[in-house]
Amino acid sequence: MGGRKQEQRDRFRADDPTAGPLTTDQGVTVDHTDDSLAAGERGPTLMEDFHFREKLTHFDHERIPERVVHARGAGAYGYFEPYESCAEFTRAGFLQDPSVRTPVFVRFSTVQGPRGSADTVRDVRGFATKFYTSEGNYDLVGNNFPVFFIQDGIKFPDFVHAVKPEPHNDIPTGASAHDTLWDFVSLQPETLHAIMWLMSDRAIPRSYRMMQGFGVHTFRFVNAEGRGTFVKFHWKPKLGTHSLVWDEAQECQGRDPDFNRRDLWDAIEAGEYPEWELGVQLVAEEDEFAFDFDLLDATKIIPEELVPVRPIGRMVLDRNPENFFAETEQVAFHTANVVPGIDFTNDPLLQARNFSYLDTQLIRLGGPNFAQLPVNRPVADVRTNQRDGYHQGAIHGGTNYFPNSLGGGCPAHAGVDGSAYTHYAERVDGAKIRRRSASFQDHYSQPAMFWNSMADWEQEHIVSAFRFELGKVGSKTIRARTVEHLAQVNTDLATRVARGIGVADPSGTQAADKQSSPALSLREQRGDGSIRTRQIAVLVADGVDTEQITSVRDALTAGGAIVEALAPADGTVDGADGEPFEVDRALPTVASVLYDAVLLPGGPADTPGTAADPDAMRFVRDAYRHGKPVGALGSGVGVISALGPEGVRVSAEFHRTVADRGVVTDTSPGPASEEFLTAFTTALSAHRHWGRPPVHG
Ligand code: HDD
Repeated sequence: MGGRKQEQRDRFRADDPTAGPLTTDQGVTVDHTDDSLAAGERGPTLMEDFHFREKLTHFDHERIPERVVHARGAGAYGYFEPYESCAEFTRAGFLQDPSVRTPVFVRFSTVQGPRGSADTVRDVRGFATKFYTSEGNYDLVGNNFPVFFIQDGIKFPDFVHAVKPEPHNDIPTGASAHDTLWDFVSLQPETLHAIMWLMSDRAIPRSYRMMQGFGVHTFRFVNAEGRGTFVKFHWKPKLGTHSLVWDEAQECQGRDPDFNRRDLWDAIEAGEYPEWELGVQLVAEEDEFAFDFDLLDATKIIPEELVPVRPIGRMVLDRNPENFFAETEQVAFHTANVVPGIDFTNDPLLQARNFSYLDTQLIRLGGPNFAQLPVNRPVADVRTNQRDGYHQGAIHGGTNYFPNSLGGGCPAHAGVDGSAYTHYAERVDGAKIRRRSASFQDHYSQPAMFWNSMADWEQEHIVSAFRFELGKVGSKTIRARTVEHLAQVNTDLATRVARGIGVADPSGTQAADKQSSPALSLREQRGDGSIRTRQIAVLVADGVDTEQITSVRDALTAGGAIVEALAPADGTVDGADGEPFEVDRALPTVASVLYDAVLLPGGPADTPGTAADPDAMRFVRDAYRHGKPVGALGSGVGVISALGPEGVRVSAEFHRTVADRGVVTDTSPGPASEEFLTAFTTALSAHRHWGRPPVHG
């Protein structure tokens, strides 16, 4: 993590004295905190028990309102460094010098659910970054989708009311599959592009470390000469963008509701620091109208094929917070926190956000002094005439107004040396009207482009997601109305959805839009192809060939993967060589959905081993169903055949590799061959394997 922020933060760490006895908030020593002061052993509690009252009162006030959206999240500190100077486009100080590391705090989040909801729900993920730059804090408050559901922020309360749990029964938690959301969607076609993303695998990320981030809006870079350039921001994860499958995501909600939060925390604790590349799409001011969509419309992307993403720097997250409440809960992002060289455009969604974030922090953090909280405090010097208010933590001296002579005129206005923030001098001229621009009216071309760009399996998942969501909608009218809109996107999509939800095929047909943008498919977002931090379960039982396990473990951990041996019970199993073999976890405490791949080592053919354990067989079956790499060695290969999936029959030609389906086998005994290890590693780095025949049971 960038040193300056860490040093500043250290000054605020509560150095709770460990030597010495418990005290009250007033510093009075307490001898006993287990029983209240009472009139006799079985008598009533006395009002004069100040320790009891203080302790309970503090506890009663421990909670603050959760965020109205993005309530559940996980955060981490780290740093950003540019690859080279971006002075040609922006004068932002933190984008000038590759040797300067800027400290950051990032908070990832889900949107719909409350603080206590599960991680792996179908939802947008927030990706908010606070850069503590030497010129003040810059917040890039983005999502893992590049488009938003509405075009004008005045509709935000409507959209959020529609997606949030229904008002009469507060159901569903962390889910969009309900009538009010789809009622809204079916009446508001501008939602469709973001809805396509929401129905895609992007909405169930494997990990916060494996998802893209987008600034969404078109912002403006401004250089030292005052020249503006439109800019869209992209975060690309080094590990690639990877997703769960829906069935798995749902099971994960029960097996580990903290699946994504734990993953981020554990990776950072293990020194596997997640990394993203920051890229920008730049559009010259004179090209503002060069596109067939409006740059100010947040429901549109600029296809990467039209304007390439130019990498400008990298961000590494290398430190977990020490206190969730103090840091991750109290961090306050605001789209209007910009630094010189970064400016807004007239995107009406962004303009609304520039009001909403400051406003929400006032209620959430209880007053106007939240910028003094350690996680929010800039590393740049702060000199204002703002005073007083709830939770004022500073003892200000001097004057508190401008202009003044009594305080020596301080703080004075910045001079004309170019260090102050100056707003881009955009010329504006217009009548006061409440009307959406005609350039914002095409709601179907880009959702069609998204659909056209998907691989077959991605389209399949999108259709299933629509069927699931609309299948939970009680009103057939809403279902049918949504299908009619989908028909404007793509008739095949709409028809496939209609046939799963009991409504008629759509009456309309799509406007023929054949555009595609290959970069939108997960196929194109594989990252560096490494297997770092992938979790591989090795199922072991008495009689297991430990040489095989060791050979695989050594090879995979050398590539940065995590290998865990799972057995029916914790402790040890007897290896084939007669030696005890240490187990990492007991199978009943975990599940296939918590791992990226499974491996079945062999043992003597006459030992029942893994095949005899129903938990283990379920584990393998689930991994296979969810498209995960499945490896088997020696007699372990027979265990896969016990699954009985057509095509996973162990035949002579199957013995080596079935890399295209991610099932990798080798019946030879002894340590795993190079060929096996290469094929299994390749299968792991591909993440998921589609088009497998179904398994029985
Ligand atoms: Fe927002 C939180 C991202 C539109 C109003 N938003 C919030 C967070 C993220 C986003 C990541 C959580 C920040 C954190 O971790 O503390 N929001 C977006 C993106 C949007 C967007 C990418 C569209 C491009 N948001 C949006 C609009 C409005 C808001 C149009 C209102 C007009 N958002 C809020 C908020 C929140 C918030 C009510 C809730 C908690 C908070 O701000 O601090 O002000």
